[in-house]
Amino acid sequence: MMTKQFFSMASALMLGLFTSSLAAHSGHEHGSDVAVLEVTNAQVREFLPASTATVGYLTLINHSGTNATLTKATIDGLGRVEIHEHSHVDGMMKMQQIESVVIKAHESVSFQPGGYHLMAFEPLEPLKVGQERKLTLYFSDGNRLFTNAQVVSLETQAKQSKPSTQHAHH
Ligand SMILES: [Cu+2]
Repeated sequence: MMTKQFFSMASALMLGLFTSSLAAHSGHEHGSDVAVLEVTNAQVREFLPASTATVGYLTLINHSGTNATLTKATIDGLGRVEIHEHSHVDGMMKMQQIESVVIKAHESVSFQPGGYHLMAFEPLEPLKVGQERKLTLYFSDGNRLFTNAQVVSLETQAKQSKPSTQHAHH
């Protein structure tokens, strides 16, 4: 399990470096104006019975000195993925779709219950616990980041979440 996790992280990082290198037109020099990003702990929950949407979480780490702006996400086998955030309105927790998320230089952003999250719709086939689905993240500078998102159950997701930030959806 640890080995697999590490492999996912490593391959995601390598792909990130690879695309960055292409942007910089050099295999060995990383331009300081190109964001180098890493994605870890990507997961998407199986669809609950009669539900048309599910939720995905991940952590994005920006290793560069340049802000990065996430503008889009796709997951293989899912027709539509939106970027959402939660906000408190009149004491109520509400969520809304947003256009982008900025990952500041040398900082990380966690998509987690009660905060930023991915909402996924229109499965072409059911998500099954234990599967991996390719997650692609698109950035405003043309960079892309790939990783495998683990398909998890509600129980698994609930265990990983803090009890105070339970996330009920749709
Ligand atoms: Cu949402």
